[in-house]
Amino acid sequence: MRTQVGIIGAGPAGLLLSRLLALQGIDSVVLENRSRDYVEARVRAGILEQHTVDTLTAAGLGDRLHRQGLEHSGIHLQYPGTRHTLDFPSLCGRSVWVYGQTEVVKDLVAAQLDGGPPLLFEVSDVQPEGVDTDSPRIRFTDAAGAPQVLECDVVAGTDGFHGPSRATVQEAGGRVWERTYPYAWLGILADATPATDELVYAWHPEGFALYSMRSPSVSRLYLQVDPSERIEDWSDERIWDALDTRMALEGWSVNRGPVTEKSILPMRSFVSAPMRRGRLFLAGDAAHIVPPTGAKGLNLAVADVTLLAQALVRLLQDKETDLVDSYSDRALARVWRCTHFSWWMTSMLHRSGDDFDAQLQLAQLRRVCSSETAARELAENYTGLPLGS
Ligand code: RFL
Ligand code: PHB
Repeated sequence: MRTQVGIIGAGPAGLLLSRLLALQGIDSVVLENRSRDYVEARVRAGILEQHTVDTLTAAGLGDRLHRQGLEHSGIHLQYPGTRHTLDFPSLCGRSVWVYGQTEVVKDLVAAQLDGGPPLLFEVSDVQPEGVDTDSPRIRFTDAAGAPQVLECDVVAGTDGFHGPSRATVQEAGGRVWERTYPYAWLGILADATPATDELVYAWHPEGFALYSMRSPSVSRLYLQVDPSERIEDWSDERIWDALDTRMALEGWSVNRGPVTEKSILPMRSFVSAPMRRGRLFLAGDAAHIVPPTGAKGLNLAVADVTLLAQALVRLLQDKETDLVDSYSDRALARVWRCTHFSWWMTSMLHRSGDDFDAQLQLAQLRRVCSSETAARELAENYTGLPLGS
């Protein structure tokens, strides 16, 4: 087997990279160790920045997104007694979209299987090799159990936080920065009409809560919990009661409904640099993780592969190395901006248990809710800074 770009991992980063390359006449093969059903059902992100929507639309993936996605013009920031709306278009001229990552992945898989480049599910033992040469390869075992070698010009490591690509880059040196937060999110999906027009980010003495949604009939809600909590100890009623307490506002209440999914997610920041070793390039969660408070992970993955696709087209068609040589530095500049924003949102909204911290958080929240300058800083970051900035 031979292709120009061997792509490890069929998450949003790998699938979109394959699509962007195909539109420029570059071949690729995508190798994924999970099944199609699993990849399409994995509940994760829900908020798309403007540049993500623009990129998906320009790549011919905007049909369902524009029909079913919900354009949101702001968020509500809440602390006891106050719910304040930040209006993004008036603050920074941009908005965001609610459209689940599951739907983005379904649209990408459908486009790929409809005449796009090969996408192989349920492969195993995937390992990039020879990445310091001009003819790297990926060894893997196919779904039928046969060993295979995919010869390539370039390998893209879009295999998420747990895939093999980052380790291959790290073996040659480089650095990792990491912060583990003493918080986790308990997330639920519920068949319940959202009781709010915009997402609500709520600070509360008992911990942070977030009211999000997936559609006019499906709500997505999160509660800050201790990382040692077990999901078995959280009955649906206990979850709804905690949401009622933390989101409480006079004359308003959370809408309850059947819970269809619930899980607890740890929170961490992680950056691995450089995002390249020879002919192996990392993109998305393979190189960096942000805590979900800023809704940045999926959007950063899209920003990475937008840069990477341009760089690979230039390398493989024009034989010019300038864009691949600057890829890691350009991608990392945005990664660190988003890492800072995600850390800042996380630090402002989660209860640490320390009363001094609480007063600082409330002072910061009051500032964002009363100063247009402070609100604009949040709005510009949340809706996504333009690519290249
Ligand atoms: P993914 O989605 O993890 O995809 C990696 C793919 O690689 C496959 N893989 C392998 N394939 C072959 N061989 C191997 N050895 C392999 N090992 C792994 C995996 O099966 C998978 O298919 O990474 P990618 O493409 O970089 O995408 C990143 C995003 O998924 C992630 O950043 C976001 O989900 C983060 N995130 C959010 N991001 C946002 O932009 N907005 C949000 O609102 C938002 N909310 C969230 C989130 C993440 C969450 N969780 C669960 C961590 C909310 C949550 C709860
Ligand atoms: C989500 O809807 O899953 C979501 C929304 C906003 C966030 C994180 C997750 O900040």
